[in-house]
Formats: sequence, structure tokens, C-alpha cells
Amino acid sequence: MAPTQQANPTADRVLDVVIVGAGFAGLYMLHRARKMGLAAHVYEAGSDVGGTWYWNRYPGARCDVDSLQYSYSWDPELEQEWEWTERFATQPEILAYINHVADRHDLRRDITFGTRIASAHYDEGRNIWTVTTDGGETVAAQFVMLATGCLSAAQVPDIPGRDDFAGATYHTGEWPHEGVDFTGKRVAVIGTGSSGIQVIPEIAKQAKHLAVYQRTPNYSIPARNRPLDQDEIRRWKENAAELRRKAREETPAGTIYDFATKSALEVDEDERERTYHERWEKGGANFSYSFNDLILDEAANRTAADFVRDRIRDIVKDPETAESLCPTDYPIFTKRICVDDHYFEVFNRDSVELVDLRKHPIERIEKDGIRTADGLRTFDAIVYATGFDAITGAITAIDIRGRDGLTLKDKWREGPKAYLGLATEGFPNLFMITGPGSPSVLSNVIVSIEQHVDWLTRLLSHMRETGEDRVEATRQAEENWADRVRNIAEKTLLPKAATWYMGANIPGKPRVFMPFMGVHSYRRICNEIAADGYRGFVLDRAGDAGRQAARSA
Ligand code: NA7
Repeated sequence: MAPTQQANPTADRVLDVVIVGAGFAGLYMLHRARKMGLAAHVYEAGSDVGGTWYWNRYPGARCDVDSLQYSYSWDPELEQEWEWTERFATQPEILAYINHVADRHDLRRDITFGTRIASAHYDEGRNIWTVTTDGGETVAAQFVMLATGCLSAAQVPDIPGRDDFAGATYHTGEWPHEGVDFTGKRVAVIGTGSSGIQVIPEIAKQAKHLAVYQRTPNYSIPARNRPLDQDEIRRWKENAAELRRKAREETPAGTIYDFATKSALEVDEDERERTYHERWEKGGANFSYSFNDLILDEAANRTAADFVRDRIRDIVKDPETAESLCPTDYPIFTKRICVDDHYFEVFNRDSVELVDLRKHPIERIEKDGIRTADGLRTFDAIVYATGFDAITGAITAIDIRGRDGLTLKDKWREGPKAYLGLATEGFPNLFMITGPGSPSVLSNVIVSIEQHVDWLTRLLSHMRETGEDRVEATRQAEENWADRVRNIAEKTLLPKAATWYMGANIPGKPRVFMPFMGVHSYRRICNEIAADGYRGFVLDRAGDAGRQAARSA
């Protein structure tokens, strides 16, 4: 890898690596790039670090992965020092953690906050990316690392009359920093995904009246959150290195659960019910691993779905509301399983109403409220818990142009293709951390982030040793990879639900199943590819020609 210092004389700043985003991915990438002695800088739209955990400040926001596992592993001393307080960490606690990491490693001095990247254009002659911020600064860099997050482009649906509403509106993914007091207010929440299911019980505690607008009911498991006890913290810390290795190398989603080895269909009904009950009582996504074929076999899956529907009917007193809350038209676990804190119980409150949009669709939003087929309900506030343009939304929001001026948006018109979910042909030296085609959202994302950053660091070190300064995925490699991602997904039930995993929540977005399923196998493949001379990538030296062009410019 050759330095770019003289490569673009007109840029405001010249770097080796531009990193977009200061969440878990961007911060670790910065740390590794710095350790290599590279000139690296992060641009972040928010006013501070944290990414997802900076933006998603809604009441009840909490991670659904156990906190001991949802943290960095690359700083073993930090792992010993940091004390998580609850089984599932709250958003403020995770944000405090990531702030602590930024301070501990003095990362902020290489981050520009409050700045969005508007464009990134590749100049083939110079082998250089010119990155432009929304403030008009231009940066020349050899590498661009998109650490933009999978769930960061918030979506407010284009409901007729949306902008006519006179009251306050909020999106869970862009929550006001000063918080919101709903005491005595009439509030609507639209959306019952993970965010809706977390925020609804909290708003219900304050609001005079809460109406929950549900289009698709969701399966949800009680979190059974609790304070962590000192013994389990000690056990984790004493065995951290081995537990982290296990999560990385032996688990499908980068998280250690209690993985069952039996099929749901090989045990009798009593054992099956007992197993589900035990897991339901323990709480959390561990329920998904009650048997080993729940995402593979429809009959097995149905046993888990029936169990959860029965629990909903047990909890919710009004039978009609309970039936509306029961998901019936897609298998359980094909949408991300929700983990809740007394979500279904909320519907037993007199002040909470479920509006079943399948019975009464939204007609329009008006100045005073929301009109559905059964009439107008009036509100002081509407909360959109309506999700994100997931995985690709934050990437395609940037005007990215590769060789020959090809825009990434155009290239991905039929759906995203990225070799290993890391790089795409026509866009040399541009990488996506947890991009489409990598385990990303089907994993403990910090495990996936660390694997991507480690792999990229190894690649950059390799290029430094060989003197190569350009790396690009081949068309064939990314085509084969896309087939592989699809084939793996098709062996499971996941493609049977219309989900944001395949872009189904965004009108007009091509339906392509984006995440690679299998953290353990993905890691092995990435390592083999690196060991095999970065098979599927072309590495070469463009630098000499590039620098000459720059000098004569
Ligand atoms: P999700 O899981 O995408 O949920 C969005 C919810 O919003 C879902 O219930 C949608 O119903 C609903 N929605 C979206 N558009 C509309 C319209 N136009 N009308 C009514 N309802 C609508 O986003 P979350 O933020 O909850 O969770 C995303 C991930 O973040 C989560 O999995 C965790 O990993 C963290 P639909 O199902 O489309 O019928």
C-alpha cells in the first residue's frame, strides 16, 4: 500500500482512510487503522459517538443480546474492568460504554461530528476517492470504509396527509435527546416491530390514552430482564477469552445460547411443551434455540408459533384483542424475534387500545389525528416505530460513484451485490462494514463488526507488504457470492416472510435476501479467501500512474 499524500492536491484534507460513521464499527476501524500508522479520520452525522445507540433513545430502548456478549472483545482489560449492570443493557448504559471506549482510546480527536458524507467519487486515473461532506469539505483518501450501520436510515411511511398533523411527531430512531413527556397526552404509536414493542409499555405508563396501530402482529418473548449477579459476571470474566472464541467460531449468530440438539418433532408433546415453558420462563431469544430445526422445518416451527400464540391468549384478557395480536400468516423466527418487557400485558390497561389495521386500514392522517376505516381518533402526538431502510439505506443515501462514474445506486438497482458483503465490483478500495451479503443483522453485530474490521486490517497490512494499492472484487466472485447467500437462506424458512431482511418494508426496494446466515461458517470462508491470496479480489498497483497524474495536475 502506497501513501496518498500527494495524490490530490486540491482536497482540503488528504488521508489514507476515510471512515463514515462513529458507531461500534467506525470506532473500532479507526482504532485499528491508527495502530497501523495510517492517516484515518471518521465523519459522523450525530453530535457524538454511538451510532444506533446515539439515535435510538426512545424510552425502553434496550439491546436484545445479553450485555456480557454485546460488547467489544478487542480490549481485554476493558472487558475485565467494565461492569454491566443488567442482563440486557439499556440504551443509556450502552451509550455510556461506547463513550467510555472513545475516551479510553482517545478516539474523538480523529472524528468530525455533526457532518454527513454527501458523496464519494472514485478517480480511476489517480486511484483516489474524493469524499465530500455536507459542509463542503473535500477529502482525498485511498480507502473508504462505510461504517454506516444496518439500521440507521429511519423510515417514516408516506401515509396520505402525513404532514397535515398539527401535533408532535417522533420516530423511534431519531428520538429527541431531551426526552419526551407523554403525561396526560393522547398518543398514537404506529408500528409493532422491536422498537414499537419496546416503546409501547413505556409510553403506556404516562399517556392518558395510547392507541397502537398494528399492521402485522409480531411474535415476542418476555425478556425477563434482571440485574446481573456478581457470580455470573465473574464466571464470564474468568472465561472471557474462550467464551468469545466460542461465540465467534462455533455459533450461527455470534452469540452463545443454550443450543438444543433435538428436533421439535422427535420429542413427545409433553416434553415439547415443558421445553418451551422453561425457555419462556427464562426469557430472551434463547427461546429460538429450543429445538434445532425451528427455522428449517415448517411443522417444527408451527409448534413454537402455537406455543407463543397460546401465551398471548393467556396474557391478553380481551379475546378479540388477543386474536388480533396473534401472528398467523408467517412462521415464527422469520422476522427478527422480539424480546419484550410486559408488552402484551399493556393491552389489559383501559387506557390502551389496539387498532388492527388489517380490519381498519389507515385512510389518512389529518390535522387532529389518524382516520381509519372505523373513524377518526385524535392525538397530541404520533410516534412512528416504523423501522429503517435496512442494511443498504445508509449506503445508497450517499452519492457513491465508482469506475466510469457508475453510481452504486444504479449498480444495485436490481438488488445489492457485494462480495462477502464487504466490497463490490466497480468500486475499488471501498468497503462496507457489515454490508449486504454478510451476517450483519442476523448476528450479534459487534462480533460481525470485529470480524470485518480485523479482516480489513489484515488486507491493508497485506497490501502494505506487497506494495499493492488497489483492491477490487471481481464480478464473478460477487455473483457467486450472491447465489451462495440466497441458497443458504432458501434452505431455511426465512424467505417465507416479507421482511426488511429482503427490503420488503420499503416500497420499490428490490427483494433480495441480504444477510448471510452463519457467523461461524462465514468467518471460516473469509479466512480461507484471505489465505488463498484474496481469491475473488484483484489486487494491483495503480499508484504510480495515479501519483504521476496528480503531480501534473
Ligand atoms: P421494524 O421491525 O421494521 O418494524 C416496523 C413496524 O412498523 C412494523 O410493525 C411495520 O408493520 C410497521 N409499519 C411500517 N410502515 C407502516 C405503515 N405504513 N402503516 C402501518 N405500520 C407500518 O422496525 P423496528 O424499528 O421495530 O425494528 C428494527 C430492528 O431494530 C429490530 O429488528 C432490531 O434489530 C432493532 P409491517 O410489519 O411492515 O406490517
